[in-house]
Amino acid sequence: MKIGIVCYPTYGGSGVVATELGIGLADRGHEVHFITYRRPARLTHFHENLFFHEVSGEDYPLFEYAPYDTALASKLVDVVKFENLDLLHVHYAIPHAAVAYMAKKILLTEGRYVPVVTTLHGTDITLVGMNKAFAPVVTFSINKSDGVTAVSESLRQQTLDQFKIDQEIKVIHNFIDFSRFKRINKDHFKKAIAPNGERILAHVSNFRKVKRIEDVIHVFKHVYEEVPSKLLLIGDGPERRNLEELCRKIGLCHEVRFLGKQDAVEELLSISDLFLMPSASESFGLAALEAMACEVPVISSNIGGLPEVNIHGETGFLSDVGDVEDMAKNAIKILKDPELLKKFRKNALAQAERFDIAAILPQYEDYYEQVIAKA
Ligand code: GMT
Repeated sequence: MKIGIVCYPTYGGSGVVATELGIGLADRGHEVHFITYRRPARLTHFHENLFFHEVSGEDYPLFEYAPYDTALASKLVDVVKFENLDLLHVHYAIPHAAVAYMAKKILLTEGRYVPVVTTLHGTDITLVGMNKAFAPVVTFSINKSDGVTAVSESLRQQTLDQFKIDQEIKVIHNFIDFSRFKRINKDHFKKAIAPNGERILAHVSNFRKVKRIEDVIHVFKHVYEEVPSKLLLIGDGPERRNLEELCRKIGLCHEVRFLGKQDAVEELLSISDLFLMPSASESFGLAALEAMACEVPVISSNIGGLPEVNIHGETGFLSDVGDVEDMAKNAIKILKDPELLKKFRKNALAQAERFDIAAILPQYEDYYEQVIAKA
């Protein structure tokens, strides 16, 4: 198939899933065209089946905000026509689903039909999408998509509960590429970070409020008081400054390392003993799955799609959002008991294997074929 993928090209989860999916499809012989404003962060190598079309709008003094949607729609029309695409797959509903609908309508005026699959990722429904500023367009463009997928059962249900949807939504879970995400020996990193054999706790995110990273720091404080340990904070975003201040205030600066955005996250996960994800909202929790693939148990909140990924008492523990005491108690329990840690590590890997890209990718291929056949 010839597939156009539209996504945010950043380190955000939806962009990562879209890029890994595109690379996986290209490996299986499909021709994949990424259409976005910058090369996706994880699109780092040449591949004979992968193409990138940069969307660049014209700036003009009248525009306070350059009209990206219009530039993207025009680019989609151009790429669908000239690359002869079979399907557009847009990741994150806002604004991609609405823009794809507009491109589809423009192409129809020339007698060309291109089916559109929209994948809902999370905040496009749970936070941003529900906002009155976007909700009518989100509802309309989901209903006008030829196919709709959600990355967890919880997100599917939330979408149906909160929007008036007359479409079927298929759940296709996020996935993991084990050729990259596996535990590797990085003992020299471990020695540098935890020279006295301290336990290493890790958190990876885009440092937004919804991730509740202050809870990560408070949980770590409790753990540190009982178990010699270090905390790795990987990623960057608007909350970083507040978090640095919090570390200073509670005197933990020497035990917490802010590592910023990292490309080789798997190397850092490989030296970690526990992953923390106390989010206020999480449709799936791809970062937790990546940790589990590297044999790291997870302490998380029990919100959204997290219970579909992290199994309570097996691969880690789940607590109510904000229940720092419970999260800390569970973290200490795992970290103090080497046998339990070993068991949880093994379970985490086994659970991650259920989300192997080799099993999930064919679900997208089948779905594309159904959507194309229906169009
Ligand atoms: O987590 C974020 O804020 C980024 C966001 C995105 O769309 O880029 O992530 C969402 O999509 C990921 C991939 O499907 C999911 O693993 C995340 O759980 C989801 N984030 C939220 O629901 C907050």
